[in-house]
Amino acid sequence: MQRPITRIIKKEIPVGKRILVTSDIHGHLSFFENALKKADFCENDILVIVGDIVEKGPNSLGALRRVMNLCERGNVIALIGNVDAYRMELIDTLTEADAEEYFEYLLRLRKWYGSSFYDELANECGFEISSPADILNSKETVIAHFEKEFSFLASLPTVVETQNFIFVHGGLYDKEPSANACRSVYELTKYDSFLTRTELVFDKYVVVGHWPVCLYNDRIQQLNPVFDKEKHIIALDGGCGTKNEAQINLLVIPDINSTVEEISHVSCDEIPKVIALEAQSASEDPLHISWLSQKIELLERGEEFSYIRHEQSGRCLFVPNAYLRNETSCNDYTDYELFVEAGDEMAMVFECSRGIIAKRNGVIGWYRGKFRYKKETTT
Ligand SMILES: [Mn+2]
Repeated sequence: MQRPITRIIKKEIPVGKRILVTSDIHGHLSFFENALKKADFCENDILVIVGDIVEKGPNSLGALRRVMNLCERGNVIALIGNVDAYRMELIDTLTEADAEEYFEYLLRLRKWYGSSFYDELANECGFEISSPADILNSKETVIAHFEKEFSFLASLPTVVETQNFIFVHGGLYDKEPSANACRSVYELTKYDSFLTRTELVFDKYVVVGHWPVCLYNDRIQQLNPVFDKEKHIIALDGGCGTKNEAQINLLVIPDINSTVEEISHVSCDEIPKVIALEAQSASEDPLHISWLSQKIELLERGEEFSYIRHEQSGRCLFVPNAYLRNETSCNDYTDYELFVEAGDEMAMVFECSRGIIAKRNGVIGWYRGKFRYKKETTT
């Protein structure tokens, strides 16, 4: 099997075209399609897909084939992500020694997402995976059958430099894109927490995915693209495949010569929508317990809520039991009370006796007022 290598390429984007940028589709094909629809994506636009097309979602193969199909048009540029690259390596190097571990990973993926990339590949070849041996027995057939798909992934660039923007899934180690050629695909695609870890100030804006943007804020839990106007970085990953509140983000750059202030975005998720019937003002001094600060001490367990102490902030607060992972760690949670106006549409993430946790314009928080369910519309 061909494998991805570090490829740093330059692309000239014609003036007068919109540039749409997304990342981390992670098998969420319907999110991706709806985001394109919402932005009225058409042949006159340039679309950039900044890696991590497969895994951690219900339809990896569908997402991959859709991206391949789009790339044939000439106005679509896709880049490799760390999960795309790692999945290929896993399949290619799989032996008896690690088949059991991989099988257990498949079981977890099925439980969380209803499917796994390998299950989809094997099923299309007529295999049902119900043991580690099934993976080994199907491997050669899968590699041969999906030669086109794997070759496509292996051919994807790692870094794409345009006149004013640079695209890479994880991040860069040197301001000058070509100076990153010594870095491996994994170094460039799996640069965790790039926006906070890098000390570089880039000449051109670097647009990245990979690290869910909610991890960059320990006060407000939010999933919209993050703009760092000092370092010149835009982080895009709305958390598809890793967060319950996830959304896919699609940047809309009006023109290659647009300023960063002119950039907007659309987002898509599949969380049920409600309409607020009452206004609510935002609370002050909120806390966001993120995956990076999940450690807690359980002080008192209650029926619906428990009283905890959050280790990083030292704060004590009540958290719904549904958000407790165990006695020492908590899932992503916020005590923030959203700013809401009557008539606002929100995505309802959680409901309990003390209100709902909702997402309004990408920001997560509590809403205590009355609401009604939005009627399903087919668009
Ligand atoms: Mn990634």
